[in-house]
Amino acid sequence: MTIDVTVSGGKVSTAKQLVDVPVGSPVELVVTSDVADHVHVHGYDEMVDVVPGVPARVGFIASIPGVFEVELENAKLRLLQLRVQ
Ligand SMILES: [Cu+2]
Repeated sequence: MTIDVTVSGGKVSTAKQLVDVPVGSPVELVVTSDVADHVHVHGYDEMVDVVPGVPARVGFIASIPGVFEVELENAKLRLLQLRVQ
């Protein structure tokens, strides 16, 4: 599944705050931000840089069950949570 997230003026826009993901599914996060930062997927230790206005992509297989925060790291801004089960 592909999950789009936009951050503008410190506000997060995305379809769902809590996204259900079946274990073993490929996940791609596409994050567009108006500030430079890092996208961090907790639990999976995925971290990618994001630069203003350029969509950053984070792709991985959701192999670990649990609830995991996806964060804009420096801003300590929660983008969403993934519920893998
Ligand atoms: Cu983090």
